[in-house]
Amino acid sequence: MVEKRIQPLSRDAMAYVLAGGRGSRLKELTDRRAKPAVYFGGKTRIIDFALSNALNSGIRRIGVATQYKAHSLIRHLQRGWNFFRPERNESFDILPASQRVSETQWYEGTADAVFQNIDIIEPYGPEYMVILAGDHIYKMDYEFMLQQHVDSGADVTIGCLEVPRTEASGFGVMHVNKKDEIIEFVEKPADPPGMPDKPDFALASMGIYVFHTKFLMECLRRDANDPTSSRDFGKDIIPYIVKNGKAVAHRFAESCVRSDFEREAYWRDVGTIDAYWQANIDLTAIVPELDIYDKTWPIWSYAEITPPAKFVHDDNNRRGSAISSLVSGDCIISGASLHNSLLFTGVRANSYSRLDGAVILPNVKIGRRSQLTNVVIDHGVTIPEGLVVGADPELDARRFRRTESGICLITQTMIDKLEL
Ligand code: ADQ
Ligand code: ADP
Repeated sequence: MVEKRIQPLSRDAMAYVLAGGRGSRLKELTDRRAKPAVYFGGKTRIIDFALSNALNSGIRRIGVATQYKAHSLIRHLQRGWNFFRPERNESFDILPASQRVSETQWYEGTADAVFQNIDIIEPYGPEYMVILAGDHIYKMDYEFMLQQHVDSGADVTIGCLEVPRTEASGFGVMHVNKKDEIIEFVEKPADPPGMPDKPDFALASMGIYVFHTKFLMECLRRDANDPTSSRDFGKDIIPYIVKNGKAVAHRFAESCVRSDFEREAYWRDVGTIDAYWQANIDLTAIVPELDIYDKTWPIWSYAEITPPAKFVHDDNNRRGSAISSLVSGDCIISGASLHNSLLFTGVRANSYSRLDGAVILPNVKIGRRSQLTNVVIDHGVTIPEGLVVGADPELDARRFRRTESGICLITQTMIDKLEL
């Protein structure tokens, strides 16, 4: 007799992506769009990584909670993520904060962003909820996390990774016992505790959680009746379960090994301009840690159909060239030279210009003879002829958003104010 194949747990799960945060440390990049909608990697946006992970893991029910400056994000989701079919038991819901439960206009915290949509989630009847943040760059097969959750009998399973202790104060930090059960959890501690066997590292929460749906809903309903709660997973729900129930850590690095992403235990919160620039530039390495060319784990997105990138020489026969760079469709490199740079769709780089360490968002025009080093240029900016960035730190800091490590973020408003 043929044995019935066991259905993957992901088929009984719903992924719920929290995509409402502003991401204020990205400064002007998130002035008009939420952090999950910020462009990343040439053809995708940040949220595509969490969504693709869910899809590639086998999850076919997805909800996305949006809040801050959601237009660009919602437009992207409607264009790129509209292939789920109810007749195949699939669903994709965009869930803006809309006073559905309480009188307050906004989701108070991340837990409230789930609580306010309980009546949309419950009728789908998912056995498990996979709560994800929409603003991290990584590849992960959530099926392994679901398996661990079921095998360990946990109330909540929390994705975690080891980070240097000095960088851990922006995370939920935990202590675990030998069975990886969480015995202590502190949200964003000023002085993060190190791991007993590796004191220079802390075990940090990735802000991703697996619950049995029934248990999660009970927690959320109880939390909603607690006047002292801020309705947040990291501040309220997780500490409560650690104290009163069973919380288990799921280690990202081990999950990568099991998923064959061995080379790629790569996870980044691209929450600052420096981190955002670096993670994009990481892709220009000869063998990047994050493989976006992996056909077994595609990063889905909305992408326009574009003509191919084109390289032509200038009027002095100087070649348009790109070394260690990624150049997207509809880019025309006309006599410009690119080094260690990443160009999104529709960029025009004109003659005699030189780009080094440049992250150029879509539809930017780069005027002749400009020299741009270590920059992030926002969508649609027109760089005037002859602009030099990266040679005079003081001048750059007056004109643009320059970080301490010397990365300049350039927007059209900053260009409009220039006196050239
Ligand atoms: P943070 O990332 O600081 O910490 P938070 O700002 O709450 O937590 O954001 C979590 C996710 O929820 C983000 O994707 C954000 O966009 C989204 N979000 C924030 N407020 C929202 C709202 N009101 N409605 C909808 N979505 C919202 C969390 C955990 C830590 C953990 C880090 C890992 O609390 O314990 O270490 O993530 O990055
Ligand atoms: P995207 O994030 O899709 O690249 P844009 O950069 O064009 O989109 O714009 C980001 C968001 O800001 C969108 O919601 C867009 O509608 C809005 N927007 C664009 N230009 C302006 C403007 N001049 N003033 C106010 N809002 C704008």
